Amino acid sequence: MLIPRRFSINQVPMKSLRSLLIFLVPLCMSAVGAAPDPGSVLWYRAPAGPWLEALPVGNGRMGAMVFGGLARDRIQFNEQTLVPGNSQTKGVQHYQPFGDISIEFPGAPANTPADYRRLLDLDSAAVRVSYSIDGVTFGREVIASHPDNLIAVRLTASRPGRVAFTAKLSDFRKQPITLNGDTLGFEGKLSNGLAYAAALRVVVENGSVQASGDGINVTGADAATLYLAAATDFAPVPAKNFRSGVAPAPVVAARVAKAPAFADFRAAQLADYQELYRRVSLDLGTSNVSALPTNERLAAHKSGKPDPALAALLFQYGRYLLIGSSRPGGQPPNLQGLWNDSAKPAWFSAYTTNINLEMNYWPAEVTALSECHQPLFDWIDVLAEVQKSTTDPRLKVPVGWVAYSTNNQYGGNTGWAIHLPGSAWLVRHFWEHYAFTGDRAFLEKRAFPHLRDLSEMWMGRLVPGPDGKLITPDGWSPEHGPVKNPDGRIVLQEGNRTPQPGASYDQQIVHDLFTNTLAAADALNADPTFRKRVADTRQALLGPRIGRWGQIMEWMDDVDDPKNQHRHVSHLFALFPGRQISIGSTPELAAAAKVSLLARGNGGVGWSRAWKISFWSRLHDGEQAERVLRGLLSPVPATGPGSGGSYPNLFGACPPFQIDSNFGATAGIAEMLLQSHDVTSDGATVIDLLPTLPKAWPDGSVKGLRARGGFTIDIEWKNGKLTQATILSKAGNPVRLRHSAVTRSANIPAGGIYQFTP
Ligand code: FUC
Repeated sequence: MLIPRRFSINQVPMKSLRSLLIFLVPLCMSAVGAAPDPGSVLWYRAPAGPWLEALPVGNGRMGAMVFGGLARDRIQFNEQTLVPGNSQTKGVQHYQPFGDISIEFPGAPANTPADYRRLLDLDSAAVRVSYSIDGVTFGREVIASHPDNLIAVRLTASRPGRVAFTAKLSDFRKQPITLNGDTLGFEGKLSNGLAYAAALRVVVENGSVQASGDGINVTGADAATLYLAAATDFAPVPAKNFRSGVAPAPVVAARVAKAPAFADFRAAQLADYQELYRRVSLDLGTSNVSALPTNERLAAHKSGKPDPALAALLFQYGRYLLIGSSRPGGQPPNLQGLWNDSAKPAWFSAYTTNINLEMNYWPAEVTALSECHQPLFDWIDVLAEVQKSTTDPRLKVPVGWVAYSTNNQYGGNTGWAIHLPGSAWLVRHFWEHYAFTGDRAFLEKRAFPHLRDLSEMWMGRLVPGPDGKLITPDGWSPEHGPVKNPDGRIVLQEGNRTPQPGASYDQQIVHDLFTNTLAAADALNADPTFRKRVADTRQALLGPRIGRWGQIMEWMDDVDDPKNQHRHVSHLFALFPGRQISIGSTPELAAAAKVSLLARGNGGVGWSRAWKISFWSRLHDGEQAERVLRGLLSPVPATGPGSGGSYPNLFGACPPFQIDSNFGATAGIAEMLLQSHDVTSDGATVIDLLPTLPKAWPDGSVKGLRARGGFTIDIEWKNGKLTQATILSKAGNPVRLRHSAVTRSANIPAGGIYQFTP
C-alpha cells in the first residue's frame, strides 16, 4: 500500500552540452525519420502488444522489457538471482519475474501518431520511443547500466515544461508498495527465504512532483529520469547457504539515492558497454527491404526477399544479449537469458546442460566477449562443489563430479536425468577460454584442475567394449534412444534414457575432454605420467563409426533411422563444438556427418537450427548454413504456436522463447566467417578465413573476430572473394592461414600484424 505524502523535488542536474547531445540527437534523428542502421537497430511503427514484441535491455544482472505504449508504457523487469529452490535433488524451481514499472501519460492520443517509432539501438544499448503530438515531440529512452547497476527511463519533450506522467511500481507477487520521498519501493521473500527488494526513484528537471494515489505524479517538467534498482540477498557461496547476509531493501534504496545525474549515468554506461560491443563489427550489405521495420523485414525475408543485413542484425543482437545477461560477478544466462514475465517459464528457465547452457556461451570467445564468459566458470565451480558433496549415491564418484540435465543457481537439480558427460562438456569452456586468451594463470588455477579431475573420473569409468575398444558403460544420446518393439523391430523413442553403452555422444565428449586435457598438460608441462595415461586412454577409445547408410552412428549398434529428424544432433558433437571430426583431418567422417545432417533436415526447434548453422559451417557448406539461418529467421507470431524461428523482437522460438538459438546463431555466423579449431602436428593454429561464405553475402566485412592462439582478425570480401584480411597476433603463437586452396605459414611476432591477400 502506498502512504501518500506531498513532496517536491528540486534536484536539477546540470545540463551539459554532452547531455543535450545524447538526448536530442537520437530524438531529432527519429523525428526527421533518418533510416536506422539495418545491421544494428530493431525498430517498429507501433507499441508492443504481447511480451514477445517488447524490446529487451539488460545490464548483466537486471533486465527489462520495454513496451512503448502511448497511454501507458509498461516496463517489465527481472533480476537474475530471483530464483526459488535449493541445492538439493528436486531443488529446481521456476525463475521468477520481479515486477513492473508502469508510466501513465495524460492526454495520450487514441491512435498511434504517424511518426511513432520504437527501436532498440544495439550500438548504444538503448530502447527509444518517440512520437509527436500537436508539434511537440516526446521521447523515451530506457537504458540498463552495468557500472551503476541501475535501469534508467529518461522522458523528454521538444518543448520546455511538457513532460507529464504518473509512474507506478508493482511487485509480481503483489507485495505492498511504499513511498519514501521521491522513491517507490517494495520488498518480500520467496518460498526458499530469498529476500528481494526493488526501488524506483523519480528525478525531474523543473516541473512539480507529488504523490498521487499509488504512484508519483509529474507535471510541467522539462525532462525526468526514473532510476530502478532490484536486488536479492543471493550469494553464490554454498558454505553460506547461498545468502549474502545483506538485506536487499537498504541496498536498492541507497543505489537509487546516489544515482548519478543522467548525463553522467549515460556516459558511464556507454563507455562500459561500447568497450565490449564495438570490438566486433559486421557488414553483410543491404537490400531494398533492409530499411523496413524489423517485423516487416522478417515477413519479407520469408517471402524470399534477400536481406543480408538481417543476418548481421541477428549476429549483433546475440552479442548485445550476452553483454546484457552475462557479466563478471553475475550468474550465467538461463534458458531465457534473464528476461522472463511468467511465474512458470518453460523448463523452469534453469540451466540445462545437454546443449542449451553451453550454446549460450558459444559466441563468447570468438566474438570478443571473453569477459562475459566468466559467470559460467563461477557457476561451474559452485555446481562442482555442490555435486562433489552430494548425498545422492548415483553421483558419488571417487574423483570428479557429475552434472544433471537440469540444474539451478544453487547447484541443485530436478532429479530427472543425471547427465554423465555434462561436466566434461561444461569444462571444455574453461579450455576454450584459455585457447582464445592464452591466460596461463587461468589455465593453471581454474581450468586444469577440472580437466585433470574429470579425465581421472572418465579413465576410471571406461570399460572394454565388444571389440576391446574402451566405451562409456551407461551413456545416452540426448534425448532419445533405441527400444525393441513387441514385433522385434528397433525403434527410436523420444526421451528414452535406457543406458546405452558406447553412445557416440558420450564417446565424443570424453574424447574431447582428453584432447583438451592433453593440450592443457602440454601448455603447463604437467606430470608426464598423467599425460601418457590420458593419451593412451584416448587412443584406446571407441571412435566415431560410419553406419549402413553412410551416417555417423549415434549408438554402438547400427540402429539409426534415416527418417529420424530428432531435434538433438548429439552424435555430431565431434564436428561442433568438438573438433574430433573435421573436413581437413578426417574427411571420411566429415562426409558421414554430412549424410547424418542431411537426414536430420534443416528444421527443428530454434537451438537445433542454430546448432546446424555451425555444423554446416564446419563442413564449409555456405549454402546449407545460409539456408538453415534463413529458416531461423522465419517469423513466429508473438502469441500462439510456431516453431524454430524468430519472434517479432528477434528472440528465438524453441518454442517457447529460448535464448540459446540467439546465441547459437551469433556463434554460427562467426563460424561461417572464421574458424580456428584445427591445429597442425607441430602445434600451429590453423585459421580458416571465410571458410563458409554463402552466395547471399557477396560483399562485406567483419572486424574484430577472435581466433584461438590469441589472434584478432578483420576480413573484407567483394563479389564473393576475399580481398584482404588483417591478422593481429597478441602472443606471437605459430599460425597457418588458410583460404580456399591457399595455406600460408605466417610468422607474426607478439603485437604484430599480418596482411593476408589471396
Ligand atoms: C532440452 C531440449 C528441449 C528444450 C530443453 C530446455 O531438453 O530437448 O527442446 O530445449 O532442453
